[in-house]
Amino acid sequence: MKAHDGMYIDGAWRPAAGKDVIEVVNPADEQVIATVPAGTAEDVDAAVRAARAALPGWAATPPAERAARLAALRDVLVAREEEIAETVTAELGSPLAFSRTVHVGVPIAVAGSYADLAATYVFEEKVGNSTVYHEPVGVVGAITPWNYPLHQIVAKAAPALAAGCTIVLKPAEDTPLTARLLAEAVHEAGVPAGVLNLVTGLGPVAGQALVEHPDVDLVSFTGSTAVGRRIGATAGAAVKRVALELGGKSANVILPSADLARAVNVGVANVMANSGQTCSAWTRMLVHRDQYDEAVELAATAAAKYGDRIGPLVSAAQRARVRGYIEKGIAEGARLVAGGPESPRDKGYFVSPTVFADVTPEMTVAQEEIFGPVLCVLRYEDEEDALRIANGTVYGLAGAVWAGDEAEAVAFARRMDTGQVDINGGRFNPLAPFGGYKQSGVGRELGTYGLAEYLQTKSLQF
Ligand code: TXE
Repeated sequence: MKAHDGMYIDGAWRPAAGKDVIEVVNPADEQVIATVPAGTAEDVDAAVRAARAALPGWAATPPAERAARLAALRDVLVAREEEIAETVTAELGSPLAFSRTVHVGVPIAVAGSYADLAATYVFEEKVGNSTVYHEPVGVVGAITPWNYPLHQIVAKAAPALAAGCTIVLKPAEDTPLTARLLAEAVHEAGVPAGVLNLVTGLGPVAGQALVEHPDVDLVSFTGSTAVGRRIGATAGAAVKRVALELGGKSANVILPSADLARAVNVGVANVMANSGQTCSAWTRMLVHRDQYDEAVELAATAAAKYGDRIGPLVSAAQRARVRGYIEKGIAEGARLVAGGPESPRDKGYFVSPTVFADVTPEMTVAQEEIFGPVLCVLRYEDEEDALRIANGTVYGLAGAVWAGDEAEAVAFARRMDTGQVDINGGRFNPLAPFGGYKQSGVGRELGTYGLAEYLQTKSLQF
């Protein structure tokens, strides 16, 4: 058990203002592995002051130099890949191979993409008789969740650094150790003091203080829709910019012409990855009625094969939430064909890969984000019915369409009310915009779209 007593403020690890701590638990064996300080409004204020003081210098740093720091950050993440992957596994519970390839591999790609973008982005352009400058928004308050402990931070910090903003980061209370390593990496990469600051703490205390701080110019939040709504309201009242990446209930639409077995198997893998704790997961599989029984059987078999390869959920609270949804699905008449609410092990917050058949669109399990390894398979009559079901939730974050013909899949995807769609499986692209339609959020992350969130424009007329 390691007791960490500092927070990274103004380029150094400083003691917290108060004595309260947060216990970090390994969800695979329920052991406390570390404690970190539970920051207060006082710590947040110190961090915001440091970020404000560092802003003029960092904003005036040539983009090529900011790009060099981002490239150095990517290199440090590469050099410390194993240590970070082990830390993610210890506090989130994901299998080590997944921590390496996804939890650390994706942020390395994202940091690299922003090193390139900072070097090439046009921060100053001529528009008719005007010169338009793309300037940093200012001090960013970044509030991140636990499900991708490094990626969620880098997806905010890298574009903010590229834009010339300074940052105060408040990571999730469940996964602060990865956030500490990121702060170390930023330091090692030669990013100047005060440009990125880390305050660990509870959401309603440190998180709220950051949102309410008058000297924060932009709040970038990823997490639940409930908290996002409150943050949006607070920021709106202060006319503060806000970016919100919230929940999802994404549809995986398998059109009759698709390769059914492939679509189902990839679909199941997509939901079970990270134990279902992915906001963009394709949690609703939509299958034509003629192929429905075959698809259900394939999905149940694929889920059962996952068995022991799935990690635990992040916390006891998350497991309780997921079990509650599984019980609700059973109570509302969905048919369990794999998994269930019982814990497969004595220790650790495990839930078995679970598949529900005979799910109808209005059921709770088809409407609300479960955030666990639970797939719902729904039946559709025809394409219009599939579209109605796909678009029939308050969310619109991601999705998938499968068809024998790519053009057919694209035509369907264009009619979906959602921010990102994978065609016949898709492949991750760190430059593609990621973000939600409807209640899945406001704004975009990644690529130039993510960079634009951290910029404001000024025009000079001649
Ligand atoms: O999220 P919270 P939780 C969804 C998912 C999950 C549910 C609950 O459905 O089951 O949310 O997870 C900080 N002011 N997602 O409770 O509470 C908090 O400290 C300021 C989807 O973990 O939203 C943490 O840093 N900040 C999702 C962050 O908000 C506050 C990822 C997220 O926590 C705050 C995670 C407040 N009042 C959960 N209250 C996604 N979109 O990927 C909390 N926080």
